[in-house]
Amino acid sequence: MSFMKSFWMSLMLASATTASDKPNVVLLYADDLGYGDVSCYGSKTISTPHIDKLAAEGLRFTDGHCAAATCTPSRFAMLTGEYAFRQKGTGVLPGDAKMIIPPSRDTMATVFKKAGYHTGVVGKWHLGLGDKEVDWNTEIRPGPLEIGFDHCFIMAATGDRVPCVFVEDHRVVGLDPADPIQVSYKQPFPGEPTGKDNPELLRMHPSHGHDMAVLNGVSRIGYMKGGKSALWKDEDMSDTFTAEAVKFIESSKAAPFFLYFAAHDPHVPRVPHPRFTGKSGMGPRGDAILQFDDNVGTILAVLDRLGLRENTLVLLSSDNGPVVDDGYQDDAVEKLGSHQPAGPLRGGKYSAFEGGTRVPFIVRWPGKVKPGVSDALVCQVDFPASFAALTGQKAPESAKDSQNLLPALLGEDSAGRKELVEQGGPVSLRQGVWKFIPTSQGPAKNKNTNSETGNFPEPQLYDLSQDLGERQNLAKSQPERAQSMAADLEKARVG
Ligand code: NG6
Ligand code: CA
Repeated sequence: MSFMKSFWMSLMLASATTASDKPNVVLLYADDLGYGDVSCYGSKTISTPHIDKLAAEGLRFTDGHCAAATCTPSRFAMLTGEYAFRQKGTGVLPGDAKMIIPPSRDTMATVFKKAGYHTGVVGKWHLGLGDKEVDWNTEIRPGPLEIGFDHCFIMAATGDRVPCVFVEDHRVVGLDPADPIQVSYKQPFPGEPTGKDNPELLRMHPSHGHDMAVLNGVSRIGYMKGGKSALWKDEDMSDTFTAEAVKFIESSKAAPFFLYFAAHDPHVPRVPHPRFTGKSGMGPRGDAILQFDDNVGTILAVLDRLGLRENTLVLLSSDNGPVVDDGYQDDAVEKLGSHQPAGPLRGGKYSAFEGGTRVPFIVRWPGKVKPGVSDALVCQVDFPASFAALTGQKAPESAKDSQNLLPALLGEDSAGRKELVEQGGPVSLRQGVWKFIPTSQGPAKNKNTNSETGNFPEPQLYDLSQDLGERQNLAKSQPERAQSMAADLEKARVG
């Protein structure tokens, strides 16, 4: 072979490898979606055809976890690769919180950026914005763009927290400077209605909390004034996010891209678009799940239309387990019927039981990941190190709890982690099939949400291979194992 010919061949080979070495990555992330909320995880009471198809074409994990049983610590861990429970100020944040990830820090987004990816986040942020009290009428920074994202279109916190506006890059979208936004989590603005004083304005009433600012007929957490032209309409939120995700994919297709699509469904307030109303038979919570499934279908169809299916690794998961009554009288309890949002698991959102962090977890990469089911123990805290491996880099040093689980995520390793710390209320430990929850004071049941916390005045030890529902406490019959797991948990707590 002539030198030139072999030179060109190796160049062609190199670029072919680069194309598949650097797949696009799309992370489809639901909010409060439980293990039993999708039909491919065995639910017979709801049908999620798009998520099911993704699972059928990919690898469905039966033991996939988010890092915590609420949003902020879960996302903090997923983005930074470090558990949140050692860090102060990483609990559920108000809508005016400062950003809790400092701009100097590596995240799953900086990992992609360093590998030459175009990176974007669309949807629910809930990690705070700014480094002092945010003025929503000027440039808002630091935010996602300062920790590795090239583009963002987000809500600051949650749908039930003010300000009820979207932020694109550094600015509130659609803001009229003549009608500035004011936000307070301390006191109401005189003359502005509140859920507490003006229940007649509400189309959805709170069941607990959520009695402050009234916007779009729904009372929220926190007070807000002004910004009328910028206010979101809850029923259009998921269409808006999906359209922004599609726009991002379309505008990035020349480079490899990473999209973190952080949907808000089925978090409260559950106000899906009218085309989903009544479709699940379970009220707005079920309808919001169908809406998320539909968003998934739309985004996957765009990958197909653009010819990106083969070279895109798609992940789907949720930020914490499910909750039925999370603060609004929205029929979720009344219309639940026999649906089990956490499937066979005990507990849900806010809980140390498996239902708190074991969530739907699916990976699809056509031609690379063999379709099937994996029982490997995997966690979202492992994304930074695994994405570093995927893009041929070393894991960020600060991602100290993040393990390179790429082989497990791609189905080449069936074990995954040896050990995982789960942050419910109490912090608990998994080692293989064993689960240990240390003694934890506090109520066993959260009265408002009517859900189990996992608190118990004695240690709990469960063998999940025999007892997935965590009913048989073996701490007394296997004291040695309980003690050794207690000691290992203490070590992991310190880090
Ligand atoms: C709770 C809210 C709940 C939800 C949760 C955060 C009340 C009474 N309850 O404090 O409705 O917003 O915080 O959910 O205010 S998460 O998914 O973002 O963690
Ligand atoms: Ca959540």
